[in-house]
Parts: sequence; C-alpha cells; structure tokens
Amino acid sequence: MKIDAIFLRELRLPLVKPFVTSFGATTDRRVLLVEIKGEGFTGWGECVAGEHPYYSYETIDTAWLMLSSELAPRLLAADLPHSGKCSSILKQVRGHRMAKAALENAVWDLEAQLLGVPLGQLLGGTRQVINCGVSIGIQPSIEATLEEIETELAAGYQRIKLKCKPGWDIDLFSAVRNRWPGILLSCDANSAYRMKDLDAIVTWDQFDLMMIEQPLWADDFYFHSMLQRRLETPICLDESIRNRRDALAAIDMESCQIINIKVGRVGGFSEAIGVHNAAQERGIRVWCGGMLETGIGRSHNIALSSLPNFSLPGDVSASKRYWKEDIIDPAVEVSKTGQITVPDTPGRGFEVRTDLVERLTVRKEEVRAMELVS
Ligand code: OSB
Ligand code: MG
Repeated sequence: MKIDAIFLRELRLPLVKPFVTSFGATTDRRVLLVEIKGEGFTGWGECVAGEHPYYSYETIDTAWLMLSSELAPRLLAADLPHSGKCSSILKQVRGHRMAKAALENAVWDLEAQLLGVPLGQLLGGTRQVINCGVSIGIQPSIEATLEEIETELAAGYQRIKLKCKPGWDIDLFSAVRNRWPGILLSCDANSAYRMKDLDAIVTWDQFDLMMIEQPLWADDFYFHSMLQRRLETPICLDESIRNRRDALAAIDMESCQIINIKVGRVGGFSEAIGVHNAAQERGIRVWCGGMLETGIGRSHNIALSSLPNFSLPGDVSASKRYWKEDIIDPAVEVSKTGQITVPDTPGRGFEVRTDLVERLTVRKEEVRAMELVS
C-alpha cells in the first residue's frame, strides 16, 4: 500500500450528557482522528485516549505528540504490504498503544476500501449482527439510575453495565435487582477497590451479576486471581489486559473468566485479534468495550465485534446515546432487539461526514516523513 499523506485532527464534541465513572466525569470530548490518504482512498482512525490520564496514562495530547513525532513518520517511511505489518513497523516505540491503534486502524480502514471488502470481513469477522449492551455512568441518585435503565431496556439493549465505586455499589445493585430480577446485569469499577474491600465484594454473588469488571488495580493479575477464587461471579478484566501476552497470563492465573477487548487499549486491530484468538482457544468469552467513541471508532468496534468469540453483548451502542450529531452517515442505530447490523459494504460501511469533521476540527497537522535513525 502506498501512503501519500497522514493528517492528525483534533475535534471538539460535547456529549449529550456527562458520563461519570469512578475516576471522574466527561462532558466534552476532545477527539483525535487520524486521516490517511493513499491509493485513491481515505482511511480513518480514532484515538480513544481521554482528555486526562485517568483510565490510562495516555491522553489525547501524548497521543498527538507520539503520532506526529514518532509513529506516523515511521509509517510514512516504511514498506507497507498490508495492515498486519503496522505493529512491527511501530514496535520500536514502547507503549502508547492508543496512539498506535489510531494509526493502525486507519490503515485497516483504508485497506478494506482498497480490497473492496467489508472491514469486519478483513478482520476475520463472521457475524451479521452484533449484540449490544449499555454502560450506565454513575448517576446523582439510585432513582435516576433506575430511570436510565428503564429507558435503555425499553430501547432493546440486552445487557446493563453499571459503573460502580466504593459507596455506590451494594444499594444500587440491590435496587436494580429488586426491580429487574432477570436482566443481564454487570458492573464496572474501573479499578476503584482495594484489598480491604474484598469481603464486601464477595457478598455481591447474591446479585447474580454476569461479571464484575476490573475491581482492583489497573495493572494487576495476582490480586484479581485471589479475588476470583473467592467469587462465583466471573471477573472480567479491562484495564489490565494490554496485549495477547497479558490475556494468556490472566487466563493462566485464573484472574478472570471474561475479557473486555478494546482495540485502542491493546494497540490496534492486529493485537485485538490476537487477544480474541487466544481467549477463544482457551474457552474464555470476550466482548467489545467502548470508549465514548464517535462514529469512526464505533464503526471499527462494530467490525471487530463481528469476530466469532465476541459472544457477549458489548458496550457498542447507538450514536444518539452520546452525540447529537455523529460524524458518520448513517449514524449507528440499534434495533428493538438490541442489535446492530454489521455492514456488508466495502470498508467501514459508514461514510465520514467530512464537512462536519472539518467544521468541528480545532487543530490539524500534516505529518511529514522523517529520516529515522535505526
Ligand atoms: O471502562 O469501559 C470503560 C468510558 C471511558 C473509560 C472507560 C470506560 C468507559 C465506558 C464507555 O464504559 C462505554 C461506552 O463507550 O459506551
Ligand atoms: Mg471497563
């Protein structure tokens, strides 16, 4: 593949409503997009790094710096026979996986168009529809949370994930379970608990949660395995799994029974496929996590979710839950049965609304190829 130009863009987009997790609230998103021109096509990638280094050490600003000074120049200087080669071209740069993913995914996005195949198919996807759940942020009250859940269930979503933290857990789960004894329910602590909380977490088995996501430290396997031994409820790891090797270690240590795959967190589609396959071979179920993406990241998550082992409903939901106006056409829609149809047209299957992207762009840079030592 011949790449002619790489552009970085920062867009500002207000969320429809604030999204609150155990580490804080997000009201406006600063979104970093990678735009790659080559072979007569434009590939798009979205960087899922946040505004602050809370979920991960990466931020939109560190990602911009890495993309413009290290990653994109390397890609421009390299031979690129196919997308699967990206990760080895970028491997000299340690970490910065969200920045790498934005670039690599833009290449896959372009290659799918070039080959005239749906992106999902290029990644190895087999599903025609994907099953959707929602992630419900921390609300001002339990009553407000119940109302949110009511709305999302009425919209058809198959699974409800509650963000939780110490002091926002047992009473919440209990109220939700009283009202809806049978729904698929899970929780996500974004690593807010510590060893002193283990006895309390063990009592959550009574709520028949589908999983407890990342209760302990963001970099931990060992203490999660100690907790998993005491729990009936499966632990799902999100933050801890940075790559395929981490997945293998976590599975081997029995730190989790389910893995949340986020393509940004693991550094791109190639590694996400690696995690997916490693889990599948070992009978570990996976689902696709969300990072408040615009339509570009959302379309990539849909393509990834079409792989066979994405057997649990993911966080990939309708555009309108987050954006008044999404930057793709059509917007992502979810059926009354809580499903998204995987596009069967070439590429990502959603047009990028370039006029709207241009209007929302607050910073733009063309990356130059660089003479790299070594
Ligand atoms: O842990 O899944 C998470 C958003 C920001 C940071 C971490 C997480 C999330 C979400 C977003 O839960 C869910 C979505 O995009 O729908
Ligand atoms: Mg999570």
